[in-house]
Amino acid sequence: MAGHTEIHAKVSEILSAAGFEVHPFLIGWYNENVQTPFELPYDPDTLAFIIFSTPAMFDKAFKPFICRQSCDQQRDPIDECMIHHFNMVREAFPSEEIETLHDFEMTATRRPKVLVQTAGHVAGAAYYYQRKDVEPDEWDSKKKIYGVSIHPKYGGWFALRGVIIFQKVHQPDLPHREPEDCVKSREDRIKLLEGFNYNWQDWTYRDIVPAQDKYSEEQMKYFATMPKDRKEVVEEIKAKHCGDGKE
Ligand code: B12
Repeated sequence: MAGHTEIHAKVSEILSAAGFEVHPFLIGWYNENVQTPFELPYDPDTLAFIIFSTPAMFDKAFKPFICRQSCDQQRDPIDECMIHHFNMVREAFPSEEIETLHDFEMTATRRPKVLVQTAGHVAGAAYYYQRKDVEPDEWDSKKKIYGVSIHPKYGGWFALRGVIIFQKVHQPDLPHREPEDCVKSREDRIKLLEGFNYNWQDWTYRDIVPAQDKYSEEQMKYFATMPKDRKEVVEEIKAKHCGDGKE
């Protein structure tokens, strides 16, 4: 059976050309952090990957994807596009048992199947800043403050799309690295968490660290549009980018 480096290389080869980043982790690292209802039912040394979309995903994966799709899709086109790319990985490993869990997948009791921010943190890929990272605590104890992950290269200009689990691949020797703590001061952490919780629509929390690449105007327009109204934006993008329909 292939080792983690071969598997990692192959998954990266498939996804990085489409504007994704791929980071390996072990299920045990994830399960050690989350509460029991969120644990994933695999051995601690099971190999998994967290998948991030970078700003380039929109041009490299999403536009080509919608150009190939008819417009009568039920799901959000971004979700469809993610399912398509995760399936490409699945198809590249016909003899492996693979489970894919997307960020938007919920259990029957409406609990997220995977907490992608925790996965990104334990993979050493993007620090997950939570209320408990601000000491002493800043907010009223009754207030709910949601946490946010920050990527060392893209700041908040990325998304955590899901995990791919190689159910039968055990990799106890996978090197464990810590995520880069790029928002070090208490003051900046407060600014980040308040931006994410109270002013996320103005995008500014994403700039808490300088970003190498950000979303284009077009990508921002797409994500700022309510999912129910995105059809129109998709049609605009298609008219502009899809050529004469021969694709
Ligand atoms: C439900 C949800 C929401 C809900 C509730 C938010 C919440 N965090 O609970 C609502 C609708 C409010 C929401 C809003 C937004 N969301 Co939202 N949301 C989610 C979703 C689907 C699940 C989050 C969830 O329910 N978590 C459950 C709670 C219990 O988890 P938790 O607080 O992390 O607790 C765990 C950790 O603390 C862990 N833990 C404990 N100790 C330790 C220690 C360490 C070191 C670690 C690592 C972990 C750890 O254990 C706990 C569980 O037992 C995630 C995607 C996903 N599947 O993860 C996106 C997600 C969090 N949302 C995201 C975004 C961007 C947004 C919005 C900006 C809207 C948007 N553009 O999509 C807003 C911003 C928030 C706001 N101001 O409203 C992004 C965040 C990206 C990032 N950089 O972090 C995510 C990751 C989606 C994505 N695809 O990237 N969201």
